[in-house]
Amino acid sequence: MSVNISGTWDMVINVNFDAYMVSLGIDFATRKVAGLLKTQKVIEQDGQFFTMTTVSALRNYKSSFKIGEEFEEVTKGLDNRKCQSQVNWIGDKLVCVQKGEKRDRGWTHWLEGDELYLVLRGGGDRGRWGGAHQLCII
Ligand code: YOG
Repeated sequence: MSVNISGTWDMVINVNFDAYMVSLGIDFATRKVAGLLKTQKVIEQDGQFFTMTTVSALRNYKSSFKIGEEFEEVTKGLDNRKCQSQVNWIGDKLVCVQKGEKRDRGWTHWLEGDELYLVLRGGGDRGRWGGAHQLCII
């Protein structure tokens, strides 16, 4: 039985997000604005099917996938790269691998108590967010 992470999660902590954006080549001005955002993560989980929407005042980013099925992801409005992405449960962690131009790119979500965490990895760099948190560790 896998964990259910559906819900609406408000960011409360954000660490090293700037370094994550640098690793994806986001320009200075965009990073300064994006770094101030308090984003919200809206997750719909229906069995093996997920839709995740990252909502912010600047823009939104939506992705839909099925566990274990590779899909083409274009990070539209973010760094606009094309990836072959796949998401799997590894224990209680939801792990996404984003194969593409950047090495070791992906993200991991998990629950700790009533908080949702997210680690973002890009180009050998790493980031982490949490539910009401956004933590980034590079
Ligand atoms: O989420 O992969 O939850 O899809 C990371 C932003 C800022 C735009 C978003 C908009 C990467 C300018 C995480 C921020 C920085 C900066 C809100 C998306 C790139 C550009 C959209 C993500 C996964 C896991 C699900």
